[in-house]
Amino acid sequence: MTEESEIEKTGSESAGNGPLTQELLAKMDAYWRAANYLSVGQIYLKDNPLLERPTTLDDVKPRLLGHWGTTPGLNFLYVHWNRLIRERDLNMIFVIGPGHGGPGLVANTYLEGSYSEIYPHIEQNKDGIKRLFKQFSWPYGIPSHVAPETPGSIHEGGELGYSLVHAYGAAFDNPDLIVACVVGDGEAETGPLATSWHSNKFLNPATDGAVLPILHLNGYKIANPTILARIPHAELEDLMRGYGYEPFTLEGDDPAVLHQQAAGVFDTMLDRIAAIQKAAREDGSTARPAWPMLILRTPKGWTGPKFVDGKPVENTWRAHQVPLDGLFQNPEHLRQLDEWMRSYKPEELFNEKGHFRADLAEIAPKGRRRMGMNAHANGGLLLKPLNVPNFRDFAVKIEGRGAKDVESTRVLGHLLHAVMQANKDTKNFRVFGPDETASNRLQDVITGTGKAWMAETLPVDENLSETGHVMEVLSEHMCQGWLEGYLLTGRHGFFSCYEAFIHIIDSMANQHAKWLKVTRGIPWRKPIASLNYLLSSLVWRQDHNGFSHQDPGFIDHLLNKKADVVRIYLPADANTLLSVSDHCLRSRNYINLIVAGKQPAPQWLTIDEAVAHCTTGLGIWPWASNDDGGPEVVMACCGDVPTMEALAAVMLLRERVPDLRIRVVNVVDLMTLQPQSEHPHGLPDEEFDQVFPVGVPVIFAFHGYPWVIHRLTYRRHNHDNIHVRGYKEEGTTTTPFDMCVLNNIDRFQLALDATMRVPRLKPQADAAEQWYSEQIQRHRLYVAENGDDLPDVKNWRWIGSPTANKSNSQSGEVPAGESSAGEDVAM
Ligand SMILES: Cc1ncc(C[n+]2csc(CCOP(=O)(O)OP(=O)(O)O)c2C)c(N)n1
Ligand SMILES: [Mg+2]
Repeated sequence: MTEESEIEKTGSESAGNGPLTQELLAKMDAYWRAANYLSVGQIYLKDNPLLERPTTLDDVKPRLLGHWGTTPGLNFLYVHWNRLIRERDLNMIFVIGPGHGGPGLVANTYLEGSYSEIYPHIEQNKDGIKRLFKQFSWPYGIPSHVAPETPGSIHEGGELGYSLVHAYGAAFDNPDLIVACVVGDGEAETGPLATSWHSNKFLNPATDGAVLPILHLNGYKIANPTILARIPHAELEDLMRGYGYEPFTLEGDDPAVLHQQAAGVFDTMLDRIAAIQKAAREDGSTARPAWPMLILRTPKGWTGPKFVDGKPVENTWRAHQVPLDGLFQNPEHLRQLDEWMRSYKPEELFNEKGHFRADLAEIAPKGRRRMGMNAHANGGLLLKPLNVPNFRDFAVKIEGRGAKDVESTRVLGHLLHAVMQANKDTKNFRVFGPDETASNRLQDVITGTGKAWMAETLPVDENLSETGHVMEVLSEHMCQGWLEGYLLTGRHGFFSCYEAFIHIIDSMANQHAKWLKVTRGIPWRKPIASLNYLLSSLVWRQDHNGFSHQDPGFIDHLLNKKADVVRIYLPADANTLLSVSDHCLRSRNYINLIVAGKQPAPQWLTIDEAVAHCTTGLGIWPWASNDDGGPEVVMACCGDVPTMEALAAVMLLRERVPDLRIRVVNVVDLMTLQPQSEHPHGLPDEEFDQVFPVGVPVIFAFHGYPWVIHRLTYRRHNHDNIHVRGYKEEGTTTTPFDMCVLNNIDRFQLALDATMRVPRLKPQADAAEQWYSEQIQRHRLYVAENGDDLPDVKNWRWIGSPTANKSNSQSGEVPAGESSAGEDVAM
């Protein structure tokens, strides 16, 4: 149990070796006891909040849920941050890796007053404390973690590993901010956390804020010791030095000693930070600094029960969750709980009305300086709209449908470059990528800003810059985590990644989606900018890499998320990509997924058509259709390569069955396929039925796994007639068209599918199958012999049909590829 009463007795004279007077030390310790008391109370009690009577089973929650072990350490840090904020007028937020210590953060934000201001029913009195206790891990109450509901948090900490990378993301472009970040020693074993230490090679002391990492070495995880606690201390310090930090250490379990030591160490660390920033900001130093970090060795479950049932608990893994359980079966545990809670001397901390002692409350910071009220932890409050130049200025000129090939993502790179330049002064836009920004053909964005880099540079390097706003590191985890931290503190960003490897951050995307979902129900959390993904280097065009790089499943992954959080776009060409990207960059509180190829590919829509098409999300392409309102087959497509194959299939069908009435439908916003009841973008059934008339077969060429389309459309009236071709895990390093053939999404297959599905063409079935076999045979022989696609495939161009629909005014404007030379219809 604690030594705090000893501290209180020793009066107000100076407390020897350290910055704290005895009076302040005593107050800080009492404050810490109050936070610990409120933390234990939240885990255990639903009544008797001030322990006015002996604790009985009636006071205890029926289900004891929460985590004690990490909490006293977090509370210790919080009270010390409070002193530093006050004395140095710091702008500080606290990122908690072991977010399972939620009770500690709730307790501290309550003690500083933030909690009651945000949640007025949790008053600063006995009733308020009772409600504070009861709501914790209670049905319809608050979660046990440092969740979105917790004031001052940008990080749940539920899934371990991301605290440090979030902290750095928050610090970028926030020169006045200090982000204290506690990393659990178990959390430190995760891959993302292990690599996050390297973020210091990207943090510019002149233009960014500071991160103050605390490695919380309480020795244990849930059931095991931690690696870093069981290697020699010198080795651990060397590890931190190797990561480029200046390690400090604090160790002990005697609060009287440790408070004083901690204050001294923290003063030194903050002096170091101030000196580093001064050197960079005033003295022009460009050296990469060794930022201070702390190794904090305190017992897990510090101040809790030392032994339970004869077994050690404090300073062991047994303290992780609820040190005393089975209270209803075990009166001794109930007695121990009562003793434990009284050890904090609540009667000295709260008066009989439940008001926190005024002289203790006053040592907390005031107003927005309180960590529970810091606007950076509610980034929407600080969000300035992104300045997005007119995307039409970057439009591709359509000189005939499909007439020329363009790298769509390169066009997007022009827009992103303009966005970067337009927001240069506000410094609130960064582009993130795992070493692939140029590979994904977005390299234009780098011009004029450069790639952030604080490590050594060599003459051979290009575009590395201490102030660069393009973030490249070969860690999808770091890209994602930095971006999340950046967005959560009220800025904007864009993440481009190879399609197959975005799966590395599946789990982080889950957590961000959950955060967004919950914040939508919390009025005081203001909307933040959306998390925008561009997936390029797509499954269909892995010419260099093959099977390992072929996986379009991130679409499936995001589809599982709450409909009001996720948007998925598959623009078929550069102009639709521009329109979609403009929309995504301006949006709020979404996860936007854009899937677009980087290889030269035909361009279909003028910019006006693209805007109109993206606005509805899916639509008939009249210039490619000849159904005049009554299709016999719908050729649907979603994604750039499938769109090209579908159009090529249309041309084959025109040759083989000239009178077949074909409708071409392109889908750019995948969510339009879902019923409106499932997703806000879902097309109403009547409109869907107009596009996909009941009874008419639909041959659907889809970029990703085919069942995605079935999953989205299974409630649609025409679902039985929707036949989907997509990626089915067939792949290797082969020609682009052979990839399509291997997965049966090629033009020959799609044309065959159409023939086989239209009832009146039944008599042609045998001949069609024969024709299909011949084409595939021809293809296989050619690619095997020549290592390249058939000339008629490779050089294929769209040729407009004289019988194309005339019903849509746009349809006649743009000539087909072959007859279009020189014509320019773009804006
Ligand atoms: C990625 C991930 N894996 C596993 C868990 C389950 N888990 C919750 S707490 C915990 C132990 C954490 O230990 P540590 O980081 O040392 O925190 P502390 O000791 O401060 O509680 C584990 C494994 C998790 N939350 N996240
Ligand atoms: Mg631990």
